[in-house]
Amino acid sequence: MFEKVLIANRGEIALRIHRACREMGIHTVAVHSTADADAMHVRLADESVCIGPPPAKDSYLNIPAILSAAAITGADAIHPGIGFMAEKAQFAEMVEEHGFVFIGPTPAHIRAMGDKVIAKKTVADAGLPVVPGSDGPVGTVEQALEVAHDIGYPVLIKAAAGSGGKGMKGARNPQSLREAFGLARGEARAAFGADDVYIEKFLTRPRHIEVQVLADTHGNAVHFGERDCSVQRRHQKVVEEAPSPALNAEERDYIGTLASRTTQRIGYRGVGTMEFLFEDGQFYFIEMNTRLQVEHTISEMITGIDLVREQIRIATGAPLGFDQSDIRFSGHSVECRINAEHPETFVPSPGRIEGYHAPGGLGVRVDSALYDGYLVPPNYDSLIAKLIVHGATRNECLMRLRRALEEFVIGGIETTLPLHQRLIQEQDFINGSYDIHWLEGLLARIR
Ligand code: MV4
Repeated sequence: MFEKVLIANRGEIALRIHRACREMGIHTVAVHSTADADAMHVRLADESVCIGPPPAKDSYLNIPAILSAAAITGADAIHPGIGFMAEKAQFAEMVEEHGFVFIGPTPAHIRAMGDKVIAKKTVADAGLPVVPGSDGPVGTVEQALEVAHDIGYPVLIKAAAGSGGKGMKGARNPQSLREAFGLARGEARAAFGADDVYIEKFLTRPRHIEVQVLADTHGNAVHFGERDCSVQRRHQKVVEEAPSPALNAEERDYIGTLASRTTQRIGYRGVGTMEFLFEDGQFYFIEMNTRLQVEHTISEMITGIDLVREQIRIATGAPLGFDQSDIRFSGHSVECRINAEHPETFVPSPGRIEGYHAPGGLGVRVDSALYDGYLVPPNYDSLIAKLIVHGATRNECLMRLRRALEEFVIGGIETTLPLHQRLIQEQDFINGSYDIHWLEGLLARIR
């Protein structure tokens, strides 16, 4: 087992990783920018190293500073957390070249899945259903028109290097495709420095359903069921739940089994997430995330398994300590992402926390690095807390969520708590009948 792990991240996820390490008897090293000198992850870690000024590019993305911190503290391994260095294949490579273990997938898998065209081909070859579209990158308008003619309109042009919807353009006829094609390439080049694009059938009312997978370095892979992440705004997830209220037992078993089998076939290692669009009873793979995700918590709640602990164990080369039949699914879990933002305008609201009270009780979990008096810096992602609840049934879970949201007090700044209180009382949410457009529709109606 590792003796010391460096956590190359900040905020609630740095704390989440610290907690797993502590319970495993592993010493932790926190790294932080000057803006985070008083952060909770720094306070709780055994050691800490300041790696630069507030801008992330000079600190949390500063590879030489992070590797130097690992060297001077004598860390065995580096956990990249979520965001920042988590899906940078080159960072993973450099970590290993410098003699540390990268707690994550191989650089080759990170690189392959980072290119959405290669990702699609890789999983399609392994047997996953993908969205109908071009077989690879599309280089000319003529080629684009031909693909669209074959699959039918509307179509979506996506950047191969893209994620989070950047560089995505829809087209509903040949004329709009001619226009959108050039725009998509230009945007892709500007955003990612690579203008490869591909084309897919545009699914109009899908749900976003993703499957949590885990594989060891001995050829074993399992899944932890699906999460429904359809409640989102501008490609930012707002509420996630597991299991999805949209799937029946057969669909659930089908997609879970398919995802873990694919994970095994591609020789994956560590935790990962296969993302699907689900429409009219059909699943379509869109992307694979080669990292821990913010919403991993709800999969933990319904299975009772600590995914960060498993991630660390697998990085030491240990085999999975259980197989699929040992993973028992129990009850229902929902996560609300609470951001330091105005609940109606979504304008960021950094500042001093004045008054903090986290909810508790059976089935309530709060993952947050907040404390009374903490100064939320303006430099980073606005996620400040995750409220995660579990109940024996979906109804119990939602009643508990409502109660916990009522108890939660975060004073001094604006937060999205009121938005959550409102949206979980919507009939469509209570019925579980929402798709990827539902929240934006609701926000437009209540404005
Ligand atoms: C799509 C789609 C409809 N059809 N692909 C958005 C971000 C990127 N990860 C994939 N995305 C989408 N791909 C096809 N063929 C709709 C979206 C999409 C979306 C997907 C998941 C969650 C929220 C979304 C919001 C808008 C669009």
